[in-house]
Amino acid sequence: MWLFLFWLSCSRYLQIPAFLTPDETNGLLTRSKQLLEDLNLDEHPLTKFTTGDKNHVGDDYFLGSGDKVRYFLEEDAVDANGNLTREKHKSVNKIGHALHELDPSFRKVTLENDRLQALVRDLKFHQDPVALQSMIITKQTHIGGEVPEHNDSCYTSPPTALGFWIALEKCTPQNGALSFLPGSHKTTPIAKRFVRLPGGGTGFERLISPQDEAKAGESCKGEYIMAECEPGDLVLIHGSVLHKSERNTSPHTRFAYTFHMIESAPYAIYDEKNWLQPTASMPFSRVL
Ligand SMILES: O=C(O)CCC(=O)C(=O)O
Repeated sequence: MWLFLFWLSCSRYLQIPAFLTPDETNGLLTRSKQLLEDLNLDEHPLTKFTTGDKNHVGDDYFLGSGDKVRYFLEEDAVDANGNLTREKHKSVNKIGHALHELDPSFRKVTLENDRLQALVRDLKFHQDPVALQSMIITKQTHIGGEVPEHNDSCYTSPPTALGFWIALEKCTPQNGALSFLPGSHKTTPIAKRFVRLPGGGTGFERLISPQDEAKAGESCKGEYIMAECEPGDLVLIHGSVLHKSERNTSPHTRFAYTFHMIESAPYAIYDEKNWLQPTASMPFSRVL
């Protein structure tokens, strides 16, 4: 109960130490590394993952990844000639987006986990929650890219996203631990969302004007606090809280597993412009 009150009253992120056992955590880490080894470069379009405003990831490989397990590379991992600049496992930024459905190890932790279901019931954040996308973020040594300041609430009206982020390795200031802007969920409007564009590909659609965004930015200036984590810690991320992570400048990887949970109809409407759309063969996964 005290955890819940803390979550309600403060920053809108909640760190739950040792949510996964060491065996569960090591199991996911080992599986993540196996998946990296499984990457077949002959069948890969060398799609890079970037979080900038440009239409970088609007290709079929990305758009079709909602019901698959696919690999997205670091920006610096491919040279001008289309060759990898390092070993393949060190070139991957993230793997996504249907691990929670398709990979038995990740499915067990996400959809077949009594502890997680009990937490979701206790939080009372959603009435009928579904998991819609999952990722392994690898933050490789020296190359693992920064994730700029953002919030996650772009999927539904009203906004209902809740991020579940699990550290698979120790997260420190040097290897790109997450950090949060306390209280920003109250002051920061959702300014834009990542959508499928009518002409093809993806891009950001503005929900408020740049002027209003700048004004809102003024009112939510503050100091980020860092969530250093031990392997197995769970961090719950309210969909409207601003968060980010820095580039990994250290010799230590920072593997994390994350998935997003939203409310389903009729409690919230899923936007048909969202880049990620459920398919007939893989509707969003019920959590309870
Ligand atoms: O793992 C990271 O560095 C960023 C994760 C994040 O921003 C998210 O899960 O929304």
